Amino acid sequence: MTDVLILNGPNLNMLGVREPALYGPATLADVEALCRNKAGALGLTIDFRQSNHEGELVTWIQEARGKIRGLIINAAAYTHTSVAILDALKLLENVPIIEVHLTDPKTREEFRHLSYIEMVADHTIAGDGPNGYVLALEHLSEVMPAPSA
Ligand code: DHK
Repeated sequence: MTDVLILNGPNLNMLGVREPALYGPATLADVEALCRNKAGALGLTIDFRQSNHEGELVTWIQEARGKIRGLIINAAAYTHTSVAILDALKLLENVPIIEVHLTDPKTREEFRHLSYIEMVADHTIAGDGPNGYVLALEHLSEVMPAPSA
């Protein structure tokens, strides 16, 4: 059993080269290293994944049922479009969901203001860059249900 599943959506594999003025210089590998560091310090195990495919993200969420204690998700562009990911997230019972964004979509183009993830997320962290993932892990460590025996 993994404590926390961390899911990243489309184009986040291109961090570092993707619009660096907006998303910053850190690569996804840097973000993962940051998460592994923080998780280690908190005594949590993590599974860190990225996909450009909506269906793959849906499958991973379905497969996580009963196997994780918390979820961090940056669904990237699917945040604003995916009823499928919203519906999959509703399958996770007693699993706190933290929505993370590197930028703050609410201050960007209007089409980024709607978030389907927000509708089921327990908490949203936006605009803190890669540190948002660290804040999400800290938050989860406080609110996650204890591991089942
Ligand atoms: C990442 C993306 O790829 C965008 O499509 C979202 C999000 C914002 C982020 O800030 O991490 O609109």
